Amino acid sequence: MHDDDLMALSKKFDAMLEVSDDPAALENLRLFLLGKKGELTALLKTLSAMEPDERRAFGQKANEFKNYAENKLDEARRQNDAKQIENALGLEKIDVTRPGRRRPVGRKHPLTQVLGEMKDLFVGMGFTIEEGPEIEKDYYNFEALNIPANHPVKDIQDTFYIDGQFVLRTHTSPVQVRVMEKRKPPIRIIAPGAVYRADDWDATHSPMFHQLEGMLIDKNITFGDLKGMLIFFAKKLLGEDVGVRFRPSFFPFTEPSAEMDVACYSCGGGGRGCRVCKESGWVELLGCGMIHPNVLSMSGIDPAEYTGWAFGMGPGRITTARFNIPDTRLLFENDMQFLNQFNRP
Ligand code: 2NM
Repeated sequence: MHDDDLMALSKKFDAMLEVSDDPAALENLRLFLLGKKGELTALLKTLSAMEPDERRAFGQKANEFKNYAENKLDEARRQNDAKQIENALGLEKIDVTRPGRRRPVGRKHPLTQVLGEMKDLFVGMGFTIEEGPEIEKDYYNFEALNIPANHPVKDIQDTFYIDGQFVLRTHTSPVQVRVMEKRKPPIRIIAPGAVYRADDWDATHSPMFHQLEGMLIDKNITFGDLKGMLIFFAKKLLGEDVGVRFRPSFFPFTEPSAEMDVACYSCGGGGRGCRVCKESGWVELLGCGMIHPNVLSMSGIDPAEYTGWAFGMGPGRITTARFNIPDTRLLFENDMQFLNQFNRP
């Protein structure tokens, strides 16, 4: 009777082993047979109630089956593991001959490098960096800067009008006007940023370009202060022995006004055959002047008590000159092959 049970159990085990093809199924099969409530465990429990002869004979067969089952389960588990590893290796093929992946390292745009140097120099002299809207009121862009209603820069040929009241700022001076309205002197600020003029694209023009303007207002500020600080700036930017000259000029918002030239950084001032300075030996760096009394008083600063100087320049021009970039449009095309040449981080 017990022998029949053992035979039946053995057959059942073989059949179940055949279809147990994952670790969970194999564990279930082990518990079914050898667990606390397993079938073979139950059969072995009947041994104690048997006659000694029968117990010896059946006990031997039952133990043989137990060893057989345990070995089969072990073997099946090992085969299973091996199969899983093989599958994983098939899925995760690693081609060690492939070239490694490059991590692209970001660099500053050449214009950002130059603008950054300029900002650092002024910040080092106690100026703060101010920003303002690029869509600006006609008042802040023109009127508050002493630019009369009939001035040619107000023409729709030159200025992008949003509507009658708003324009895309044509310079960053409106930022300075907003600061004058809000603060009392002493004022020392620079206003870098994008500005817009209705120019067609060509090698030296872009309808969007960058400006860095600045101003200083306090008691007893003179044209001598202007020259001292702007010459210091030019030397730090272009080298201690760079030549500098001032030429009289005109701007509605400054009086007197001047252009500041530096000795050509391409030919060193010699001029012959130089395209950067058009053989003159000089390059225009910035425009500047003493802030017009009308500009001060319109923004609530008493020109009898305070004077100040201001300047404006285009960092794009210095950038193209410094890096020998032949066409200003290259600065705005975001061509990575072009930009990656300027590898200073
Ligand atoms: C220039 C040249 C000269 C300038 C003046 C002002 C302000 F707001 F203070 F009146 N901001 N910028 C200025 C002066 C700009 O650009 C060539």
